[in-house]
Amino acid sequence: MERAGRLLADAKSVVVLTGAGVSAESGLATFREPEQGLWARYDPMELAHIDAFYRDPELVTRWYHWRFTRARDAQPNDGHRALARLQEWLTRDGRGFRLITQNIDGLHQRAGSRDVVELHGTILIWRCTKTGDQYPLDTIDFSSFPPRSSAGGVLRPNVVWFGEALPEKALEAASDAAESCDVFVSVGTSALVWPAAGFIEVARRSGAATIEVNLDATPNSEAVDISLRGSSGELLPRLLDRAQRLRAAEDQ
Ligand code: BJW
Repeated sequence: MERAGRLLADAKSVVVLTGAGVSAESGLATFREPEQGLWARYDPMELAHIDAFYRDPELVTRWYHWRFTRARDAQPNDGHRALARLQEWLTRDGRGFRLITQNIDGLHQRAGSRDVVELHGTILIWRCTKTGDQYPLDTIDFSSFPPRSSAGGVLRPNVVWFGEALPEKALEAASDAAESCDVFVSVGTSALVWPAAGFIEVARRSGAATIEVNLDATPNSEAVDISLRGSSGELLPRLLDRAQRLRAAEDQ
């Protein structure tokens, strides 16, 4: 923790990549935890595939509508809030910061994070498969599934499924940030899904120090400079606190 705090205290530009683990303490299930009730019968990884949507649009849109209600009713946790404070602190100091998330739940933004790169899209917007037009959730009639747009097309969540390309702008912003930061922090991701899993290596090869904050070991745990094992809701506020104290001591 001391070494990680020191890295953040001295960093000129920080990139944080988050995954489902950062929202776990808000009550949102990660991809590897079994879901409760009805969804215990389905594999989330199967449902998050473009082929699943074409095979059974009713099932997939029902599942994503349920995921949306879970996200809407959840609150940001201490981990989300610490990242928003980290951004505020670094940018106030004139230092660089970029938050890249694989999450679609919007909790980082609700905690106060700005300019978040949403690699896998957002569940808060759906789009028409016929016209490509985007629809905010409050304009959609979910009384039957799959929901339809005013143009009569099936609506799907504006997220990135397996087998689909990531949004070009988000991918470019994430690659640029990973290449130019001097500290890269990976939080609450199993680092199994690409291309997100590769950014930490991009940063490392570009000379950045790397930190992982995760409950369990991941394929990156051995390669990172510092691996902090534990929950992000507990570790991120401590890490920020340590970095700020070290910086304040240096400034005196
Ligand atoms: C905690 C915690 C706490 C818990 N505190 N920690 C290269 C090699 C091999 C395969 C590929 C490759 N490149 C592409 C692929 C194929 C594929 C892929 O990656 N497959 C792998 C599974 C092998 N990738 C794709 O298909 C991607 N598309 C692509 O590359 O397109 C190319 C293309 C170009 C041109 C035309 C067409 C295609 C798309 C990937 C999209 C992923 N989508 C999903 C669903 C999004 C919508 C939704 O949310 O439902 O994204 S799948 C799912 O996985 C979701 C997540 O964002 C993503 C990552 O999961 P994440 O966040 O890491 O969660 P978990 O559950 O895996 O891990 C949680 C971690 O937290 C665990 O480690 C816990 O221990 C920890 N934890 N509590 C701290 N409190």
